[in-house]
Amino acid sequence: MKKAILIGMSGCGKTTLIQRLGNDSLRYKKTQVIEHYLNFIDTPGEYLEQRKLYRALIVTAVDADEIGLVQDCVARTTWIPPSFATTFAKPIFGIVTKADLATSPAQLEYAQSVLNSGGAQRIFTLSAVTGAGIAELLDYLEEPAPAAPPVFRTSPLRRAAANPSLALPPAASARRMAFNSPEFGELTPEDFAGADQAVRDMTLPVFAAARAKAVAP
Ligand SMILES: Nc1nc2c(ncn2[C@@H]2O[C@H](COP(=O)(O)OP(=O)(O)OP(=O)(O)O)[C@@H](O)[C@H]2O)c(=O)[nH]1
Ligand SMILES: [Mg+2]
Repeated sequence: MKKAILIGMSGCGKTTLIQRLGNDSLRYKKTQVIEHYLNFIDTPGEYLEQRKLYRALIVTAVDADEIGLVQDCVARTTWIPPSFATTFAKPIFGIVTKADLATSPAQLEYAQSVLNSGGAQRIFTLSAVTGAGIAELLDYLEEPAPAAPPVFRTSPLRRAAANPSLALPPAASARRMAFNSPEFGELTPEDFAGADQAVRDMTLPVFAAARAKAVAP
């Protein structure tokens, strides 16, 4: 099952939804801090409402497979800015809550449009109180987690970190430490014997630039 972090304004129904999805009894509990559950991360609405707290959402979202943006269909406003999804390097889905309270289709449409403009790729409309729409969201969450975006899969630094044999070989590391000493010569391909080609391609220009700066009059 995917792990989702739920983000939405205060009172939009994040905690109640987590209780419903976990077959827990529904009881009001103001979320005061970021709370971790097995398959969910619950966040206080204030973290969306105060931009200076975005950074906490960004850091915490690293632990989730997907971001769930939540909008209450009876709220007359939103705190979800257009293109909010671009803040996160993760897939984003949307949830319209409190469908049982909607008195006109326009309320549901407004909430859906807010989530669309925020960048949600799929939108679920549901009620945690009646249970309507919950099964569809559960089916979606039970699909396997998507692979990391290509930028993370292919990054040489990421591969080097995951595999010590791809790290810089000792010869290159030692030379790097001494790059601003008079004995330092250019790094040569031999320094990288055994290193991953991508690590070499990335490292050589960086060292060359650092050396040029270090030896500049
Ligand atoms: N009728 C109805 N009420 C709901 C629904 N979901 C949540 N509520 C009510 O909305 C109120 C706020 O719900 P919460 O789940 O605490 O909202 P939250 O998003 O966790 O809010 P914060 O913790 O402040 O960020 C509670 O009184 C819930 O009972 C729903 O689907 N239908
Ligand atoms: Mg809450």
